[in-house]
Amino acid sequence: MSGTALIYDEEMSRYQLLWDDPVCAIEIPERLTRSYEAVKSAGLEKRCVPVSVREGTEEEILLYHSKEYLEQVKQTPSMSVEELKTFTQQFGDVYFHPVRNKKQKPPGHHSQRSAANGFCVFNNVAIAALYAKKHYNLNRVLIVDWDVHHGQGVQYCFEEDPSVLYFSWHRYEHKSFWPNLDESDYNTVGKGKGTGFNINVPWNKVGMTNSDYLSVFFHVLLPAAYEFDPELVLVSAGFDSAIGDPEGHMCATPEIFGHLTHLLMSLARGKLCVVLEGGYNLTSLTQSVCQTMHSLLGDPTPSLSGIGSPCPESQILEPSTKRCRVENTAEENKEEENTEKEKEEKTEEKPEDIKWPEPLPRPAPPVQTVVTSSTELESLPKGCQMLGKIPQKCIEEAEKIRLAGQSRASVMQAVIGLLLPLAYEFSPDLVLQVLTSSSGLEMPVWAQVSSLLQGLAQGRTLALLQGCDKDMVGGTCSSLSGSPAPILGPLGHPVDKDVEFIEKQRQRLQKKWGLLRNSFSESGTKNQDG
Ligand code: Q9C
Ligand code: ZN
Repeated sequence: MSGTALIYDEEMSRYQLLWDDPVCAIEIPERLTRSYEAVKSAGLEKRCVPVSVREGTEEEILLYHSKEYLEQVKQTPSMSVEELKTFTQQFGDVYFHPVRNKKQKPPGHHSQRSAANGFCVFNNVAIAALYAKKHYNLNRVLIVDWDVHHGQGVQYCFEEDPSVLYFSWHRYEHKSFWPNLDESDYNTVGKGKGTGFNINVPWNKVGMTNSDYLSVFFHVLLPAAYEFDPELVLVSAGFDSAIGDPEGHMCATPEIFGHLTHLLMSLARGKLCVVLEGGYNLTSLTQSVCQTMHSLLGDPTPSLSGIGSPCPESQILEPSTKRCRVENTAEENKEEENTEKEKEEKTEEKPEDIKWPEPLPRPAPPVQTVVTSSTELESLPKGCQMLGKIPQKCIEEAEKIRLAGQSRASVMQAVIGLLLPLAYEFSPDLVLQVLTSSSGLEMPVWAQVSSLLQGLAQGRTLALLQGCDKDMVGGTCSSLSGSPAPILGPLGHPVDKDVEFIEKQRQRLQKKWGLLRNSFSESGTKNQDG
């Protein structure tokens, strides 16, 4: 089966907080119902392939959770409100409702073997990874946790397991942010055989932007993910890492999730499962959910403005609300009329009150892929039309531009660490992909590059191929038509000489292109070396 499925059941939203608890008050069923309505009204649901929802079996829940814990949770439907309240109190930041435990609802990533935690009862993503390993014999599963909280429940589940690579970025603020754990820091990298398969990116300041998120994808996650070569990618997709969220206080806009999704779709031949976790600003949440769905369905990616240098934490001096308000000129103008006192109050503006431009619609034209060739092609891949012949002059021009490749690992390192950051910052309106027979690139590598580059220019791409065989033309057309790129296999390390060359180029170019910067000198100023 291919396509995108949407798993949701009304039953998941039949729960509510039955007593007063300010910590849990933001975890409301409208998070689910409003997200679902938004997906429906954007016409996204009807484009999905139908997959029926079923309850998780006890056997599945027991893949991670203990028998004792499951038995305890099974008692909750018959508890009185008082009993539920008491039961809840043995755990942290969570509540139970008598009917909530049938079809398991999000979120899940804080839930542990024998404990509910952080609005989570059962760990959906951990169970999914264990299930996939067991029933589909998978050897490598990647979990990307872009929720603003650390999914410690997922980390605990796989910390000794080298077959599951867990990545999480999270608001940390030197352990002062919930769940306040030492093991959420960057130096927790896994244990025993699992050493190196746990990647934490703690944010020690709030107000992170689209540039910060892309920077971590290009310089931390994607290099590791391509080297790992997952057979399946699961996303703990919390949208509390988006602008306006009362928990996250971050400034990344909903559009960024369209890009993060697109970037992950090139892995594992597109086998990607995005699972809702947090997200408590209903406007930001529903917009982010729709952006993610659009990308899963192959719609052209949205344009991002203002991509540049990630923020060295030492340079963030402003509280997040101030940083976010730069986006909002309408508010700013109004503010000029305010008195000093009112201005002061404004500084303490809640993230819920922050405004940002509504994402532009992402119309879904049928992907238009046309082929033009200087010679007759025997057969064209499905969905491509023949346009006509290429003038000889274009071919001569194209030949002058070359992307010379060494090993797969080197090429991918250069593409992820140099080309993509540079391209995202440049923000082109058109991407010209040029390939000649002398490039030395293999088809799967080229198809990967081609797919990744379609995140730019809202997918507007012109590919020029010269002297390439049918396999290359076919691979390019498939990629341009939105098919997932072939996987590359575990990449291994690029040879030292290539690493050195790529690093030298990065050093040289980072003065101009901020998104190439992956470190800052001690003083907190931009690295001028190179
Ligand atoms: N305001 C998820 O996003 N309490 N869980 C925070 C500080 C718990 C978040 C209290 C937050 C749990 C899935
Ligand atoms: Zn969260």
